[in-house]
Amino acid sequence: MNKTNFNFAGLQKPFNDYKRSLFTVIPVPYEKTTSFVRGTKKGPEAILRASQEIELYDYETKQNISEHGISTQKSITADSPEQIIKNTKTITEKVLYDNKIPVILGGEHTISIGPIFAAKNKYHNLSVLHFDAHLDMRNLFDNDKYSHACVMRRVREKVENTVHVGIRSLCEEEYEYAKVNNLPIFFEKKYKLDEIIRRLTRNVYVTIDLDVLDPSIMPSVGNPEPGGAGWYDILKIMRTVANKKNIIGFDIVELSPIKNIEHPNVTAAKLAYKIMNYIYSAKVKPTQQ
Ligand SMILES: [Mn+2]
Repeated sequence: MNKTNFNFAGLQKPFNDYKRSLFTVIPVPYEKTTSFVRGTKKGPEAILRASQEIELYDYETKQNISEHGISTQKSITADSPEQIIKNTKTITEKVLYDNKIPVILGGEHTISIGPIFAAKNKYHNLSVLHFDAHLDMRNLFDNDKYSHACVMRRVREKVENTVHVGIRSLCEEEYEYAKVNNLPIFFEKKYKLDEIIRRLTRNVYVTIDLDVLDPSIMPSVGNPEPGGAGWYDILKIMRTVANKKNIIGFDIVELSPIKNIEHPNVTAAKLAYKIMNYIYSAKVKPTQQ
């Protein structure tokens, strides 16, 4: 139950050894609050399964980072939001202090809170880059302050610098909160790369709710919204942020797999691998950019 059947990209020892890996994948199959579509608890397993199919050589960065090690951890589970926040915070703290980059796979968006709090404890000048169709800035939703609809509000209680990309759905309360706090929000596809970079601090944690992507390419999400970012939009932003900032960890959340529709699972897996490639290129071999 606690062990997923797959390692990321099917890597075996020595390539999935925690000690020698820069990246460590943490599956968090947590789902509690009500989304329109259920099933995010099956997200991590679907991403790991699909990751067996991706090409390990990345033609864009001209490298095969799997040879440098990507480890996969046991799944983190819990029965309450408080507990999942605590458990994911504990594991992320350990990973960060071991100087590794956590790659967290959800699960519903609530699972981002613990890792972000852990990151903030280590990096005081942390900023959070948030990709999402929804602002997730309600104070309460269904009387639950840890609902997926409140994630970024909880994050902002600890992290002052947040940047929001791809937003195309928010309520009036969120709109008012955003206005009062002068939040940098890039609606729909109207992002400005220079402006995103300018609003981020040096150390960046990235949280990607897959519903930021157009549902025509990413139908498998808990709360689908029409419109949205394309595959190359996200890659372009992530490539640039990896080059200009220090990405210290990231998560990919809200995949709610649809039976017999594999392409969204592969998209999520490849997105994780692409981001690892960008980070590796920027950090480890900057001269080859
Ligand atoms: Mn969302």
